Amino acid sequence: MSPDPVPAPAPGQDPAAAFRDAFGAEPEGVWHGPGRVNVIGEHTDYNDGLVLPIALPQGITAAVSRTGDRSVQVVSHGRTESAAARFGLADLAPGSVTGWAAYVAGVFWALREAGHEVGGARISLTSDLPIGSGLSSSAALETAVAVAVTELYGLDGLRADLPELARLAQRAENGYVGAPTGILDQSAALRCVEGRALYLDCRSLAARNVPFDLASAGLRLLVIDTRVHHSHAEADGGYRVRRAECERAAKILGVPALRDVEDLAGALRRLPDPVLRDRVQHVVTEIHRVNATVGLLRAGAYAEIGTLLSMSHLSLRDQFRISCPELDLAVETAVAAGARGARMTGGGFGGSAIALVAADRLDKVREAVTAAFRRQGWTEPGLITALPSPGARRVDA
Ligand code: GAF
Repeated sequence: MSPDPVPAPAPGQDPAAAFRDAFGAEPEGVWHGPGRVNVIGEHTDYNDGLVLPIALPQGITAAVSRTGDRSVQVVSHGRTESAAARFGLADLAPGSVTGWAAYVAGVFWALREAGHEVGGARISLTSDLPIGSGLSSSAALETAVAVAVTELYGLDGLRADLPELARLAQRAENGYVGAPTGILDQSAALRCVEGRALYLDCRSLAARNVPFDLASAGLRLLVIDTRVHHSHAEADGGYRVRRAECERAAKILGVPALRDVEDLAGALRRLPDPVLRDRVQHVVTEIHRVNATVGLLRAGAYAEIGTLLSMSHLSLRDQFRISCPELDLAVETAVAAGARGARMTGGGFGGSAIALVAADRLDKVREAVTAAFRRQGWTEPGLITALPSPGARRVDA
């Protein structure tokens, strides 16, 4: 969610070799936390709604060893620079570690707050997740560290309880880092499986794996990183404001969360503030779009989800108002060049868009989007195709 937990990506770096460089010894193990793309269901998670993410092959890798004491040393290896941080477990409190290392410290803090005792660690981080791209490098980092530490310290019950581990990683982000985010990113990073999307109820945390074999339908999911960065942790940031608006609307409507709005027209009539009406309209219709998308995927009607993706974008742009010119241009250009549908993905105000594209039009869409950004004098967008991949796991065993 946040822009940039690790300084710079270093594709191809060997995690164990990076650990040896940093600490002069072999790591006890290597774990990987993936980035994610949310296919649809945006800003619904903290409204107790539904989401549909996939995990990416790209992510953050943590090579880790236990220390004999209560200290944590973290080195993050970038392409051109490395960064290091050190903290003690005894005096961990929100704010005691800042910057990218706060996501690591937050996991140790959340473990302790939940009553799980762990000791210190040496952690070496490498990443191939495009930086600041809205593909949730923060959850990738939190979950890589969480699965590593729970395994190394024998917290087998917690390691196996992925909904609880996701809650714990979310608590690290909410309570330690100070970003008021929902459960989407951590759930995606922990609970996704290869070839499938995760249909998650953010209230009960019940989840189903839904077929997401786009290739079987001759389709690809293109991720367009606009290179516009945004932090959701800012005190007056748009993310925090949107969340507060949704909570205010739910209160006025007398429902626990916007997910509970059953009669949208009636709810809109009862809200005096046009801004709140727009927010409610987005959340309620977006939850319907998630269900409709799942229905189409289960029926194998992959190409048909394109319309829902594009409708989601319009709702995020016009009702939720979290798009930006770069995201809008990416979406409009992709569709004009033949994409079946496109939308911004993630928290908004920058980050990435996704486009559903027939395999034989992929190059055309890529070229069109790159040319459109160039014409505006903007930094060229980053382009990858998203492959539904497994959640956080040990990768050296
Ligand atoms: C960010 C947050 F971290 C998620 O919890 C979610 O709210 C998302 O924005 C919007 O759907 O990624």
